[in-house]
Amino acid sequence: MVFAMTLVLALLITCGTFPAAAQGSGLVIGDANGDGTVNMTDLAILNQYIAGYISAFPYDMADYTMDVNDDGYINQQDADLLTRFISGSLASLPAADIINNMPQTVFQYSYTNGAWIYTSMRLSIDNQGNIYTSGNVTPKVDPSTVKVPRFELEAMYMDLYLASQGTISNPRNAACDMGLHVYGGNIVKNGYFQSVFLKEYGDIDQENLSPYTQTLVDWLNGYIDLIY
Ligand SMILES: [Ca+2]
Ligand SMILES: [Ca+2]
Repeated sequence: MVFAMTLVLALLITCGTFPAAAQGSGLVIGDANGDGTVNMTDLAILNQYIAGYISAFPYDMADYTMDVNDDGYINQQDADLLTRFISGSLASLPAADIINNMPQTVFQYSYTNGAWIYTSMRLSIDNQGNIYTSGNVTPKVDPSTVKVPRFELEAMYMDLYLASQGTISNPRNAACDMGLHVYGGNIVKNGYFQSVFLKEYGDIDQENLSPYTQTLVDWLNGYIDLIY
């Protein structure tokens, strides 16, 4: 999941073009074939995948949309939830609920260096995909002209939600007067707001040891490089 998404995003960020259907629409959780609806066909595809008859889904976002409880695995639990959802005994899929409860500010990055001349830059991404900057470094691109596509924001939020389970390494003194880059985000979990630390480097190195951290940091760096 992690590597496939990194490639997709790298391509999207590099080329600046997005699949037309995906421009404004979000992920349809439970949609295995990318037709925008959830029905018995999707359950049949999921069952084939779980049984090993197919090794990939016919839709490049299905590694996200078919993890219907956003636990990082696609298995029988997802099939059971999808069965209940399609039959009407489950009102909504857990991953859709998670996405629908995104906090106002979803991702944030900051850099501060007070060693010589004070410099700072901050970038945040809200739950509509809008990008905001502040600090005393002037962006090279006006952040209001850039918007994170909905499906991309939702996929990265699903990864952030998983990264919240990661343990955090001990801080290490790394360099002097290099300033500090900090990457993180926010989630709402079981009704509670929670900050998710991803990584910091510069004067101090410390990181979230979740396997989802690097994907998220690389993805954020794509927007940071675009704007600064
Ligand atoms: Ca479908
Ligand atoms: Ca799952």
